[in-house]
Amino acid sequence: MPITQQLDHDAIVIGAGFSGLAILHHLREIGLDTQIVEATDGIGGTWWINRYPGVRTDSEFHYYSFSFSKEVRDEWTWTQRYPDGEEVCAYLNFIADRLDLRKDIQLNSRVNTARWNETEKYWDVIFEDGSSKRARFLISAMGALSQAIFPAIDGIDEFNGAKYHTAAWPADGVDFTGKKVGVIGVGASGIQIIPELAKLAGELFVFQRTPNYVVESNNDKVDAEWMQYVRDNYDEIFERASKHPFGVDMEYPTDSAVEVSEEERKRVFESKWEEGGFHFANECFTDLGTSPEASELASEFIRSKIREVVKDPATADLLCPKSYSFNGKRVPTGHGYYETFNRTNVHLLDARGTPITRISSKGIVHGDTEYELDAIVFATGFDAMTGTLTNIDIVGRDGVILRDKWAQDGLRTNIGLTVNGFPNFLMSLGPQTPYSNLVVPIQLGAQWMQRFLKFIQERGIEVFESSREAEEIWNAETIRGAESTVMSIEGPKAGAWFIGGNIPGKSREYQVYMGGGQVYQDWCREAEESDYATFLNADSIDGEKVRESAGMK
Ligand code: N01
Repeated sequence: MPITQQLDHDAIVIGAGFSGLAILHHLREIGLDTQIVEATDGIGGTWWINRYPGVRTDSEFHYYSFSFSKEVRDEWTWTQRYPDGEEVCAYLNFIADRLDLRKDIQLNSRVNTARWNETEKYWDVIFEDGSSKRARFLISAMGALSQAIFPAIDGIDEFNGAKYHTAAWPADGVDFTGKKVGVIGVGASGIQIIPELAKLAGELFVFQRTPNYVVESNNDKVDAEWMQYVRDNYDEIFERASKHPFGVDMEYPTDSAVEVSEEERKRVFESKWEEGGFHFANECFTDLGTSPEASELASEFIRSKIREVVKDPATADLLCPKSYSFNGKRVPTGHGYYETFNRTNVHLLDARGTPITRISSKGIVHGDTEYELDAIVFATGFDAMTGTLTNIDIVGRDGVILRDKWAQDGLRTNIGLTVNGFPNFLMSLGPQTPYSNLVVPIQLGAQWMQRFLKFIQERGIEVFESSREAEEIWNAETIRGAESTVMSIEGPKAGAWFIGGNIPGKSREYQVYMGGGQVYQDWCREAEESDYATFLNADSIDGEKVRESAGMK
């Protein structure tokens, strides 16, 4: 029997979040038998595992949703400008039902290994329980920020109280009423959970190492008129977001923060601060992401806001970032974050000046002081972009494991979609894809994959693979893109995850493409217009021959 008849599916997609659902839908449309395998017991990806109190989108609902399905657009109703995690999870489950995706989603199926069979040209996917499935194509939809990390603090396993990570939150929730709680981490997750914990906990101890520049979101209800406007204009909204460097539907500023008068600068900062969220970062001035001087002006404005809100001057000072400027870390948005530090049950501790010494059986030892706690919440983030891919064994040609290839050659991809040495393997939100509101590159990526795999099928191409040369070209562009921003200067100072700086020992490479989401889409379009030449040019597959036999230029 030919091997193709012994395969379980045409494509196996790992992960049932935004990416997996979009890919399954789009590959079904071209007749590919596609199966999602999902490690957890639910649909929703990031939104299924990060069920901590306060979790919600940092992007507004109208560009944090797919535009491709008219049924979903017409029938789904968002209720909040920044939907909470439960609402986003409900949206994704609604999509799964409305597009009839569930029958091709296998839950509780954690992948341990995926191995390329070079002789027969298929992927063998092996699960934790020892079972396996074979498919021609393997697609990672495991998420860019899914591999949660705990810090290397001595004694972490000795704590007798309860321990939680924001990215592995118990499904039934946790009752913190009256408890003594410690939180480690003040990134986007910490910033969301801290105000909620403060309302419940008897005492809340926040261990802050690097403060953030938090912009208030100013959340709002979505009324029927607003929802209808969005329904009527979804295509235009999505189109504008896909042309925006950060994948958001926002206006383009015209002035430089450095060149306008002080009064004008203050007026603009104030008005965008009021509008809230990513509007401040994106709509104030042209150069907050490119000029260190402009970024410092925004930093000082936010510091003045912190001092205005937080009553205790010492606490306010500790909350003010000083070692890096605005945009040095991914800008987090808040919901009453700074006000929380005016509560008498909330205590801010400086884990930079005095690091956490260890975790004891009773709590957190900070300097010489032991804080006795009932629970510790780790809001300590992720092994971003590469973590999910290097945590399992993805074994390509010649037995090479993906994590070893990247450790040896450096982080290399062909526009974040494929990797040399790993034939018939695609990634959604792979490393070196845009630093952006992620729903936009997820949808566009799924549609790109649909057209690419249709092309492959129609021409009878058995195997695709990019060359090392294609990866070097994209790596150079990734570096160029990053170096045109302040992130390349400020990110390393801030230990930002986008440069691998949040993990001791991780190589400092640009994990994301910062040259702009719209520029990235141009590269994807160009690849397509060249009949995917760079995706069919690896030595191993003799790209020349592949193209010739498929009647291509
Ligand atoms: O993780 P982070 P996150 N001692 O890496 C601290 C997305 N996201 O989960 O900065 C003390 O940002 C660490 O301190 P430092 C979003 O893209 C999106 O919050 O290394 N502290 C830092 O404060 C975001 O950027 C949304 O000095 C320690 C924190 O832990 C990304 O996920 C919501 C420590 C980790 O912050 C990651 O955000 C949430 C130690 N030993 C997240 N080790 C939405 O869009 C680590 N820390 C809604």
